[in-house]
Amino acid sequence: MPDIAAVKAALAAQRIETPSWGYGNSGTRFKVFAQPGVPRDPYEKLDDAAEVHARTGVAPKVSLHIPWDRVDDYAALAAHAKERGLELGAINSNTFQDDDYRLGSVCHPDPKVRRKAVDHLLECVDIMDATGSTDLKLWFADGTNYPGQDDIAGRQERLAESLAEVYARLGDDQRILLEYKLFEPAFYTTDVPDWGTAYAHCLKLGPKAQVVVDTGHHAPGTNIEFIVALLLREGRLGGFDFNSRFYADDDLMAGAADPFQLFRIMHEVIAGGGLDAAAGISFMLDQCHNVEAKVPAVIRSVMNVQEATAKALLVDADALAAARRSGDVLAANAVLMDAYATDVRPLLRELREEQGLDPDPVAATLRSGRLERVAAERVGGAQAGWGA
Ligand code: LRH
Ligand code: MN
Ligand code: MN
Repeated sequence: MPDIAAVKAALAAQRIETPSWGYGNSGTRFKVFAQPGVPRDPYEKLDDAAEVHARTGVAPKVSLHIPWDRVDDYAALAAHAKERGLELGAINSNTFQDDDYRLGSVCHPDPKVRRKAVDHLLECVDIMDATGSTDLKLWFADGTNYPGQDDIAGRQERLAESLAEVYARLGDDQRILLEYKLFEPAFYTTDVPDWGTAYAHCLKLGPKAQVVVDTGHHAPGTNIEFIVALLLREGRLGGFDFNSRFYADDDLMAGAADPFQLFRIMHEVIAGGGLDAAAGISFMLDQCHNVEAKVPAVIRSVMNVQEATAKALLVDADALAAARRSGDVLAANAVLMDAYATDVRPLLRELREEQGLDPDPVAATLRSGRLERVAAERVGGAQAGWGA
């Protein structure tokens, strides 16, 4: 049986990175429902992230999205983060909101548009230099809507050239995390639609390029834990954008739609040694909270990842190996299901108490009156990003 002290130590050491855009106003293309007290600038987004970290103890990193989080002085932003016990995490590029990108960015047929897109990616590396961030997270909205619209292989060539230029600019301890997404906004071809395409580009680029798995970016029924196991084995799993989806890219709270899937993913991560800090896997959230209160929702999401991780850590690896060796399919499955069926909330409450935290982080932030206080202080919140 797993040693509970070791399970707790692993849970205390896990780091979950939260996205700056999860703290701001967001919505669908139909409506953005503004909430009182949302951050007015990247500094205030960090203040909200600090509350999440203070309540959970495991969320000290914050991903930025450029230009949504553009500031004059990134070193000052990093210093603000540090003062609040945080550090700046992945820098996410954005080559999907300019009119110039109607037909794509790094895959665009016009070299002038590709130049602009690559320059933006290079600017993101400059920002990483200033913030101390090690991860450049690239997601491209590039693709086509109609058969014949553009040359599929030609677009791959343009993508490879653009990526190579950015890769060459990386510092020794910096890396590219290449994200894939099945569809949307393009509806016929997407230039990086799946892990295989991302993996092929990463292989060509070199060891500082890894794949990021956004859980919301797959076709329904895709076995995501298989992808995770394979990438991890190949040393090309850079991290996760955790969120939940019911239909397409819904960006709901991690663990809300399918906690069993999150458990299965974390089981493969742990089995492959991916929870050790040395593996360098980033456990990031990529979510928007359109109708629910944002800081409590981010806290809940962090807790959901912790619960899935705790259950995966409770898998009796010896019993599982023995059942597998003897070909006992039912027993092997039972080992996994026993761990999944365990209520880990008491364990996590105990761990938080040992760390001097409130055992119920959501209740604690609600009780603290912080939501009301910032609502009074902050008038005129910024849009999280979609359009900002
Ligand atoms: C694209 C995506 C990507 C973006 C983020 C805002 O759907 O998952 O990670 O940077 O959403
Ligand atoms: Mn994502
Ligand atoms: Mn997404």
